[in-house]
Amino acid sequence: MDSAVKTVVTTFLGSSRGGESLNNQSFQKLIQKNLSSIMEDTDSQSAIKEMQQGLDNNSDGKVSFQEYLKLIGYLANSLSQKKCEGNADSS
Ligand SMILES: [Ca+2]
Repeated sequence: MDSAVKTVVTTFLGSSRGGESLNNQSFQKLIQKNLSSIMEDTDSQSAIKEMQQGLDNNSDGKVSFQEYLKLIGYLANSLSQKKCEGNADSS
């Protein structure tokens, strides 16, 4: 669990090159490189852009660490729901 949290942080910092936020390109790379197995439409540039706009709370065109955490929370949430559904199916 602690390594998972570290990964969340280092993945962001690696993609932003130590900066405070991700631009379009680095956000797209982060998604495609790290999240394609648990997200749909990661090969669609327009879907990623739409997602980025949805996360962009302060509308500065970039994804801050806080905004990125929103995405992680959303993914964790949808993953846990899928797990629950999966368990219901197998029982
Ligand atoms: Ca923003």
